[in-house]
Order: sequence, then structure tokens, then C-alpha cells
Amino acid sequence: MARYSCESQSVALITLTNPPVNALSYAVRQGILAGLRKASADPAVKSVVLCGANGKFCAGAEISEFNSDPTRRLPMLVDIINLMEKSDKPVVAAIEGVALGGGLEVALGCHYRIAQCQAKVGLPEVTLGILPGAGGTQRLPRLVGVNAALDIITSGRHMLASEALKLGIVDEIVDSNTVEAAIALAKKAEGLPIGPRRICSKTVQCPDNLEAILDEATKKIKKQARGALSPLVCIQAVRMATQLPFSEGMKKERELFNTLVTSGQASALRYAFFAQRAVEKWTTPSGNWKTAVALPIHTAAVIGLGTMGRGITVSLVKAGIPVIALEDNQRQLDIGKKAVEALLGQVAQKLEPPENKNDSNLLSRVKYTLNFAELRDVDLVIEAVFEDMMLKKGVFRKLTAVCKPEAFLCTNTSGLDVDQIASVTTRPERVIGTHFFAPAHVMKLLEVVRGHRTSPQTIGTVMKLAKALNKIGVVVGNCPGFVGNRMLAPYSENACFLLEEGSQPEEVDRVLEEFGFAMGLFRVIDLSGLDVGWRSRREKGLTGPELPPGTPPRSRNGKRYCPIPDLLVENGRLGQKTGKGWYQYVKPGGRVSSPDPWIQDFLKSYRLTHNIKTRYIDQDEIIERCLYPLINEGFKILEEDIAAGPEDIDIIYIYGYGWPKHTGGPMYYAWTVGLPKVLSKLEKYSEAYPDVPSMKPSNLLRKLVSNGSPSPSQWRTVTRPSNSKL
Ligand code: T1G
Ligand code: NAD
Repeated sequence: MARYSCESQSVALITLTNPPVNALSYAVRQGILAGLRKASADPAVKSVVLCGANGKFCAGAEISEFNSDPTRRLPMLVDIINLMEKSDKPVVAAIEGVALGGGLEVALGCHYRIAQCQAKVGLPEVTLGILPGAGGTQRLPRLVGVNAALDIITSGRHMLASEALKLGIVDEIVDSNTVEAAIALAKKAEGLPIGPRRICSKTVQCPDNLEAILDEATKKIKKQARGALSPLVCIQAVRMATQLPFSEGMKKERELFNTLVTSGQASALRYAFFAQRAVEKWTTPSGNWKTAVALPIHTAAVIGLGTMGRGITVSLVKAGIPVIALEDNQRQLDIGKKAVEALLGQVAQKLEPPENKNDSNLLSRVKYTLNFAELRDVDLVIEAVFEDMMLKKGVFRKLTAVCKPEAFLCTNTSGLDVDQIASVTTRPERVIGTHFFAPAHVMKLLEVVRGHRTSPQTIGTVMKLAKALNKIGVVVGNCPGFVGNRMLAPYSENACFLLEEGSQPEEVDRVLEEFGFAMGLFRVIDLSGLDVGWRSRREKGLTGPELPPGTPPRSRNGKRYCPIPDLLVENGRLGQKTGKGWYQYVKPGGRVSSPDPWIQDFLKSYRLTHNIKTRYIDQDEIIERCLYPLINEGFKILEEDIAAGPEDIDIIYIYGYGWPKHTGGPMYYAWTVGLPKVLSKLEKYSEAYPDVPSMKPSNLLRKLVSNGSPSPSQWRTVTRPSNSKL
């Protein structure tokens, strides 16, 4: 699908037409090729303009075609681009909306590029586990140099037209009428020499310190995208551009592309791409994403300016929503205000001029108060006070009294019962959980917790707000810990059992980090504070001074219990904030960790005291005993319909918990490991540790295995839960 028309007598206009984003499907590729041939054959045509229908140039290859019938691969995009570049009639790309991946590669094959100022361009292939496979790795370094090309190709970031202009990726930007401007440019180019405009004939400006640059890029990637294959292969492809003539480099690019596109990581990343879009299409028995009419949020309030309230405030302000921030007392208000202002200052630094000229613009969007009455007109409130049911109920009673009846009341609780909180209000249909992740102005995930009586309009409004905050909202049901934290509990519990049996925290973390987590579990706990978990265990009656005398140290309610984290807290080891936790830090608040001999000695004497035989625990066992119980809990969550599908769980883990995206998330990963293997390992560990219920395989996992282990997209057909909470 590409329309062909003639404009201003001599200009042929080829319009890519494949809504919503003009992806380069088989039909679009055929359409472009036919258009180019027609233009070439028509002596009246002197130049060509390429544009996209509906204000979007092109979002690249049609991702769903990657697994398709090879006979539909021809014509290959790369051949069409080569043909276009060789054309002796100038071709101009008119870029509106997006030119991403293959879309930008098409534009790079054109002789001129003109972009609308709001347009975004980039080569995001790396985020799909592949590399630009239609000449991007060979043309971009020739156009912008090795440094910029490496950054763009290995990060996959989208950049604004203004940056693309600075780098020389586009020749001109316009405010509007892009296609008209492109036609004018095409007419001007008629008769001018084309040779210098062909990127393929340029040579790469090779810096003297090329090896150092490539080494640096490799190091950065190994740190930032641990375990991901494609960014490293992208570096190799850019290196080829510096060493080989264009046509040879193109052959190399194709070889590397073919290796990546069939890799497990690429399949997992494609799954994650579509999973992210699928979670936006939420459905509950009373409504769905299509029918719910979201209300606009013009103003908001945040209650509690602690760790979370600060980040939430900044997130709202960044999205242009003015905030009234309320605290309990003047001291906390002053501390909170200072912290918010510091964060907003950092945000302002990153804004494009003139927004960053002074940050007073952002600062003026927050009003600080101690007085609930000031919240009477806000459209939405987010409560972020301490995790204490009585306190939260008190806050919601006050909110019900002062806020206008149509205001939405949200709680940032990490796991308390949203229905109980809603029960103290007269508008439970407008109460919802908005579970942000720390730091709230950075982390992409928003767990949207639907209470029993939450209305579809409330869900729709909060999901729309998530998008406005540049976050990914995932609708989940209401149960202790919701999805993310509920799955985290068996993960951390079993990791601590490993310490009892012989592992060191840094060994467990190393294995998890090699698996691809940005940070190992114990490092994460040190960051958020060991007291957080301790307080929650104390609330559940598992630890603390109120524990009945005679409670066995390593057992609670007949289940295995590891008191090591409690003992650390009792020793004042709260993590980074006290300079000591699972690791030691140079000073309280320090960030650089090192293994602590104190912990080694402590574990040694703990094992002696409790008569635990130590043994060597290998990498496989660490992975299985940490991750399989987490996955097992995910199956239980699906069984109870707390999450709509495996996609929802996977997106929560990728964007909220640092799970490596290139494995697709925990549920997809389990499927790639093989559900029968996961089941048999859980059975083995369940037998070995009968007092650890988190190892007992879920019914759904058993059912899936007996149904032939279908792919995640089919899991919902295997079981329809009767006790749906979603
Ligand atoms: N292929 C197929 N479907 C696509 C698509 C694509 N490239 N891009 C978007 N969609 C669908 C998406 O699934 C959704 O569908 C709808 O379009 C709207 O998307 C040769 C090999 C363009 C910035 O990685 O980043 O080129 O859910 O909800 O927020 O080297 O989509 O409505 O059914 O995301 O406005 C490289 C991927 C491909 C770009 C728009 N290109 N797309 O964001 O809407 S590989 C990409 C995006 C390649 C070459 C290689 C975003 C967007 P549905 P959306 P949005
Ligand atoms: P915090 O202790 O850092 O801050 C809580 C703030 O609430 C304090 O500043 C306190 O003064 C204020 N406050 C207490 N009572 C108040 C009242 N009646 N009115 C107004 N303000 C009051 O806590 P936090 O870590 O920001 O957590 C807040 C909520 O977010 C909790 O429910 C927590 O479970 C949840 N949460 C925390 C994290 C995290 O990583 N810290 C992540 C997700 C969710």
C-alpha cells in the first residue's frame, strides 16, 4: 500500500499508506517499488517525494512479519533503498510524525530529508534485539560519524527533528506543510548533481582513537544492558562501516542481522513489544479501555512528601499538572519542599531551551500546604503516607469530606487492601490504587489496582494519566502485595534460605546480575532499606518485640522462616542509609558497596548456632530457587485472575523490578525454559523443602504442562478462573 500521484507536473509523490504507523509490510514495500519504477519510467517526472499518510512517515519494518512466510520477504527493503539511492532522479523524504528503524533507513536512502519540527527519528531496532538491517549501520556512520552513530544505534533512542538537524540527519525542518516543502525542495533539486547526495558514496570519517571509542561503547553497554546481545553486535556492524567498502559492509550487516533476528532474545523482545501494547487494552467485567470515558486531570494533590510523594509530585509537574502537596507538619513540609525543589531543578536542567532557562516555571506548579481544605477543587489525589491502614483510612475520611464528589482518590499503598481503604469513603467507585515505583519520577511502571467497586471510568482516567506521566499502566486486581510485591515475597524468602545453606549475598547477586537484573536482590534491599521489609513482617506478626516467647527462630506457623534479615535490622544494618546492610559502604548514604567480612562471620556463626550443614550452591540452583518460586507465584496470580494475562506480569517485572527485558519477563522466560522443566524443579524443591509452600507447584502450571505447554498467548484459554478478582 503506497499511493502514487503527480504533483506540480514534474514531482512524483509516493505516499506510504498502512495505518496506524505505515509499517513497511509486504504490500507497502511492493507499493514503494512500483512507485519508484513508475517515476523512473515517466520522462515527465523529474523528482520524487516520499511521505507517509496521516502525518506519520514510517515506524519501520512490520514487526509481526518477522516470523512470517519467507516467500513474502521479497522485495527486500534493503534492495528497494539501494535502488532508490541509485536513482538519477532526486528523491526527497518528507518526515512527519516518526521515521523509525526501517523508516529512517528509507529516509537515509533518499537524497534529501526534510522534517516537521515535532517529528521523531531513530533506529530503535536494538530494542527489538536486532540491528538496523536495511543499511542503517553503514549509512548513518557515513552521515554523522562514528560517535553519534554508535550512540543512536546502540541506544535505539528517538530524537527530535531539531537534534537530527544539528547532527545532519535531516537537511531542513519546517513547522508545517512538510510535504509541500518537500515538493518545493524536490523541484529545486531537479537538475542538480545527485552523486554527492548519495550517502553510500561517502567515506566514514574514522577517528584516530576508534578502538578506544568502540571499547568505551562496549563497556557502557555491558554495564547498562547486561546480557543483551544486540547492542554488542551493533558495535560490530559500525566497526565494519569503518573498515569495509559500502557494499561489503552491507553484506556483513545482513549476516549479523540474520543471526540476531532468529535469536531467542529477539523473540523475547518482540513479545515484550506487543505485551506492552496489550496491557493498555485492559478489560474488567464492568468495562474496558474502549468504552471507559477518561476524565481530564487538570489539577492534582499529593498527600505525604516522603520518598514516594516527592517523586510522584515531580512526575505530575513534569506532565504539566499543577500539584497541591500536603504534609502532616511544618517540619516535614519544609523537608519535602526542599527535596521536591531539588528534583525539579534536575528536571529543568534536562529540558529543552527555553523551558530550562529558569526552573521557576516548574517550581510554581507546586503549592505546599498543611490544610486539607485546600484540596477542595482538585481533580485527583494521590495518597503516599506511611504504610499503615489506620492512618490511610483517616486520610481517606478527610479527603471524602473535603474533595469535590467527582474527584478521584488514589492510594500509593504497596500492598494494603484497596477495598478496605475505599470502605471509609462515600465514593468507592472513585477509589483506586496507583502503585508507583521508586524513584517515582523515573520508574516507568504504574500498577493500577482495581478495587471491588472501582468504576471503569476511574480505571480509564488513571490509565490515561499514566500515559501522560510517560508511564506504563498495568491494571491488576486487589490482593496483598498486588502482582509485583506478591511475587517478590517468595523470591526474597528463598534467596535468604540460600544464605542459611551456604551462599553469600554477593554470590547470589552476581548470579542474578549475570542473568541480567540491573541489581541483585540484596543490593536492591540495601538501596530501599532493610527496615521496610522488617516493618511489614512485624505487621504480619512474624518478627519484632511482640513475638510470643518460645517462637522457634526458624519457623513461623509451621512454615520455614529465615530470621537473618531481622537480625541484621536489630544490629542496626538498615542498608545504604546506615552504611551497612547486606554489604558495607564507605559511609552512611554511600552508594559503592563491597562485601562485608562481618556478614561472612555472622553467617558462619548463625549456621553453627542452628546446626546447618553448609554446602556449595551452584549457579543453576541459585537461579532456580530464586526465580522459580517467583514464577510459581505468577501462575497462582493468573489462576486467581489478579493479572489479566502473562503479558501483564511480564511488563510489571520488566518495568518495575529490573527484570531483563531480553528474556521477555518471568512468565515468558518460564515458557522458554520449558514449563515441564520448571514444574519438575519445583516438585524437586518442594519435596526437599516441604515447609516452603512457595515451592509447591501451582495448579495452573500443572494444567499447562498437561495441556502440552502452549505459548503464553494461549494460557488464558487453558483456564477460566471462577473467582475472578479483576
Ligand atoms: N510494526 C508493526 N506494528 C507496529 C509497529 C511496527 N513497526 N509500530 C507500531 N505498531 C503498532 C503497535 O503494535 C500498535 O498496534 C499501533 O501500531 C500503535 O502503536 C529493517 C528490521 C511508532 C513510536 O521499533 O516505537 O525497522 O496495539 O501503541 O504510542 O532495520 O509504536 O494498536 O494493535 O506504540 O503512538 C523498528 C516501533 C522496526 C518502532 C508509535 N521500529 N514502534 O507509538 O502507538 S524493525 C520500531 C514504536 C526495523 C529495519 C528493522 C511506536 C511508535 P495496536 P503504539 P504510539
Ligand atoms: P515515607 O516514610 O518516605 O513518607 C511518608 C510521608 O508521609 C512522610 O513524609 C510523613 O510525614 C507523611 N505523612 C504521614 N502521615 C501523614 C498525614 N496524616 N498527612 C500527610 N502526610 C503524612 O514513605 P514512602 O516510602 O514515601 O511510602 C509512602 C507510601 O508509598 C507507603 O504506602 C508505601 O508503602 C508506598 N510505597 C513505597 C515505596 C518505596 O520504595 N518507598 C514504593 C512503592 C510504594
